[in-house]
Parts: sequence; C-alpha cells; structure tokens
Amino acid sequence: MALERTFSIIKPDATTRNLTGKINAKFEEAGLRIVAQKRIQMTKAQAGKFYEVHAERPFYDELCEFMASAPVVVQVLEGEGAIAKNREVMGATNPADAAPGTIRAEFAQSVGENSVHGSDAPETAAIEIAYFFSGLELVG
Ligand code: RTP
Ligand code: MG
Repeated sequence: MALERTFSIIKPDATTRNLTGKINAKFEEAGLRIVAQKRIQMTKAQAGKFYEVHAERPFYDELCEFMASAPVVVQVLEGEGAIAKNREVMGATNPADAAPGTIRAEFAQSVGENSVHGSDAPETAAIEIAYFFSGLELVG
C-alpha cells in the first residue's frame, strides 16, 4: 500500500474536554504520522463550506453550529493507507456502533458530537487538506 495523506479534525467536544493528546496518541499508535497540525476556531460560514456536501441533510445547521462553537485542531495524517487506517481508528460515526478501542467508542458523546472527522476518499482528502493548509505548512 502507498504512503498516503488524509485530513483530520479533532472536533469541539474533544478539544473542550482536553482530549487532543489522547486522540493524537491513538493516531500515532496506529502508525499515522501528524505531518501538519494547528488549532483554529472556525466561523459558522467556514464550517458550512467545509460540510457543503451535507447541506441538504437535516443535521446540517446543527453540525455547522457545533463545529464553530469552540476551537478545533485541524491536521494532516500520513501513513500507509492513511485514509482507511484513520477511519478504522476513528470508528463508526455513531459511537454506539463504534468498535471497542476506537476513538469514537472511547470519547464521542453522540452521533453529532463524535470527537473526530476524517476524509473518506483520496479526492476529498486533497480538497480538505487544501482548504486548511498551504503547501509550506506540510512538512513530511
Ligand atoms: P466525518 O465526516 O465528520 O468524518 O464523519 P463521518 O464521515 O463518519 O459521517 P458523515 O456521514 O460524513 O457526517 C458528517 C458529520 O455530521 C454529523 N452527523 N450528525 N445528527 C445526526 O444524525 C448526524 N449524522 C451525522 C457527525 O458529526 C458526522 O461526523
Ligand atoms: Mg464524512
């Protein structure tokens, strides 16, 4: 499998509970390298653009409100098959369905406040990385 990069967000429910380090430890234990990382607070409009694909979903407004409610940590993770590996470490969207030991099983509070985001495909990973990071900020 090829070395790949994926985009990750540690969401407001996790940053406000001081879980950034514990979540990063899960990534590193799984062999994912954090090659870029910064803590930012998004506006609701910026969150809305990021989650544009979900604009028609009933939870869209609540999701954008939540993502702008407190700081998030945006990051780029690198590793062999990083996109799939990250989603495996994250666990299912709904923490009630997440496998034991996954980030969402251990830390998520609900299907909405589920601690992490991870890209779902190479195309979305590239778009999402470019939305938050310049080439100069990516140091492999
Ligand atoms: P993400 O994009 O954040 O990595 O999560 P995902 O792929 O596992 O889930 P997705 O279907 O893309 O949904 C994006 C985010 O929207 C929130 N959500 N809320 N209230 C609800 O029923 C509901 N469903 C989804 C979650 O924060 C989810 O991660
Ligand atoms: Mg998704």
